[in-house]
Amino acid sequence: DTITEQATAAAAASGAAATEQFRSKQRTGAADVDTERVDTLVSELLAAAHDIVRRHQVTYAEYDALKSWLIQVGEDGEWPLFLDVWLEHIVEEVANESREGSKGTIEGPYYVPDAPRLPAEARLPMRADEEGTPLLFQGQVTGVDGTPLAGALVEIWHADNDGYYAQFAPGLPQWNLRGAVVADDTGHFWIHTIEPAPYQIPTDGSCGRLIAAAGWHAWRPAHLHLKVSAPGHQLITTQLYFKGGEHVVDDIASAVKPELILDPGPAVSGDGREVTYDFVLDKV
Ligand code: MBD
Ligand code: FE
Repeated sequence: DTITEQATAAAAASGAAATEQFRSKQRTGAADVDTERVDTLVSELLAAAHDIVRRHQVTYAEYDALKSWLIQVGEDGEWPLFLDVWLEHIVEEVANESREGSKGTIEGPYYVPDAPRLPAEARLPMRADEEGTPLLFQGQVTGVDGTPLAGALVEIWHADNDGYYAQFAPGLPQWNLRGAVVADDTGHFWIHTIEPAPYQIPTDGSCGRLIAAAGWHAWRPAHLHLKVSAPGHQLITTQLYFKGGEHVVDDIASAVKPELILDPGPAVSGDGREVTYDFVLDKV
């Protein structure tokens, strides 16, 4: 039926595209981890696994289930999804624990660089009949000392009203609900978009099979993704959520922080909702 076909298409498209996106991104020199660190980290990871096998008397049937699942994760292209949902939040916590400015959170698998550049007040690229509650997301980018950061870059990407991301689900315009907004001379920006829906991990891929096998739920709360940057300052990768929204309290990716929850009010324009959120960037 149509719903199953859509889900299948979404899982296949998003996994393969996320793997491709990661390969082309090469955020850090992933090959440059030195021998001593590899020895320490991998030895401790394996020791933890050995301990689990002993303590829980893991059987050959369970060992084979693990092996076949791991093979399938790669075939589905779901390593980015798996790692970003279940591991990245702790990597982010460790990486940014000494930051003084705005809190960040995980990037997730669906960022695409080089989105269309937009002026300080802009509507994100969207379809003529884009569904969802209109949202005006506005604010100011400053340094920790309050200095306005003129021309700061506010990159934003989010799911549509069905929970789908452009370039990771079929049938969406390439840059739908993705943009790189250049703040004005006082660091202010006004982004017109629609409120995203909660995101469900594809149910028919390996991550979905794991979730079902473990009896977990597959949901992330509705969220906006952002990367905010300015010369001489640390880039913040973050997400913002909506107060009272479904799964804000039990995000499967453990990426919600109290500082990241928006509480939009009615829009002054009368159309939809609006909210103000300011970003404070640390110096490099
Ligand atoms: C998402 O939209 C997301 O933000 C994360 C972290 C994982 C899966 C899907
Ligand atoms: Fe997301």
